Amino acid sequence: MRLGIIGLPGCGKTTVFNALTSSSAQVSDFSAVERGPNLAVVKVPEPRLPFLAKLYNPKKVTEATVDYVDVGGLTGTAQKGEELGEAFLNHIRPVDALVHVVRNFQHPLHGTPDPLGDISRVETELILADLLVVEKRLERIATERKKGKKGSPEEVRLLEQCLESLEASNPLRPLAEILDVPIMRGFSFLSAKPMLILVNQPEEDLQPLPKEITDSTMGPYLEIVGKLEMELAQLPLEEAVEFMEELGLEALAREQVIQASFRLLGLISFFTANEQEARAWTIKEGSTALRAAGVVHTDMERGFIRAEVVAYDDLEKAGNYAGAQKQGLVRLEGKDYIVQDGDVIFFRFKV
Ligand SMILES: Nc1nc2c(ncn2[C@@H]2O[C@H](COP(=O)(O)OP(=O)(O)OP(=O)(O)O)[C@@H](O)[C@H]2O)c(=O)[nH]1
Ligand SMILES: [Mg+2]
Repeated sequence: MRLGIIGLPGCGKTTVFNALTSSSAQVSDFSAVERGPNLAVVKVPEPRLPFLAKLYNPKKVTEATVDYVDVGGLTGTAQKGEELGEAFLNHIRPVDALVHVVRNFQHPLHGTPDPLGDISRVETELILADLLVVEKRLERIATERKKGKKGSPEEVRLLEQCLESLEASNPLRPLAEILDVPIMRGFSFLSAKPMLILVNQPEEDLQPLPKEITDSTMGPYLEIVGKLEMELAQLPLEEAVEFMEELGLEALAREQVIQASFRLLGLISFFTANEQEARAWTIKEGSTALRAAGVVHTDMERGFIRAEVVAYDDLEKAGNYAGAQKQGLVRLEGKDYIVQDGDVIFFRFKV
């Protein structure tokens, strides 16, 4: 899973990046400077892996990972016709979801917080960037048509639907269905990406949030005390946990953000385990066993015979695989089986 951290200048993107990835990237002083991008790979905490590791004693234990990228680039003042920087777009196009940091603390340069205004400024920039892509593509198709190239009427029809939404200042997020048509996938529209709002609260006292955020009309959100979380993220886990208890925090932001992103993207985890490796994988909810095999290895997908599946909880209760088998908890599933969160899967395949 790849997540892009975006937001207006000085909202705390790099602070949050450091908090989520235990990095120590340079945060800005109070002059807006172009820095970054900052990149980091983080392991997804997975409490079920240790048991699998104990069962199989593998050479390697591998968690799923999240890639974070912290990019500058948004100014909140873009007008139609102004292009977002090419570099910014290249970094942000491939992400699966956006983590939108919204400032809710007093900033010496940017002043009093205005979370709703900031959210709408960022959204507008994403919409304008997409509008430009759609218009360019439609122009291109029109020019080619004049030269006698037919092109795809379906593409034009779908692009026009996008155009209509963007021109009305609406993001493409609700149009997921048409964006999933193969001809549309390559565009990677920014305003279509699922977005998690991360309200960056001051350390002093949590500021109340506007109703439009708390009732989730703006989409899913989390609150984070960026500066504090960044300091916690630099500590060894035990010390961080001690501090969290003192502060009354229930979970570290880095875990909450990953969990929220899994929900946002509809991702679940499944496991493979043997003497070589115990490993957690992520996949979209509703995926088939065949698809899961392909995530592990293309050979497994090509040569798929069947999947032997046991739910993690059953395996843990039974104590081991043989025990689970004896109790009839190991199932033989075909390629159309829908993978469930926590499935431990042994793929049988032949190439
Ligand atoms: N009071 C307070 N200040 C914060 C918080 N988070 C970040 N800051 C400060 O805000 C300033 C900007 O933080 P950065 O994390 O660099 O913000 P950024 O969004 O990466 O900034 P650019 O990359 O310049 O757009 C720094 O001086 C931070 O110390 C917070 O939660 N509370
Ligand atoms: Mg920064």
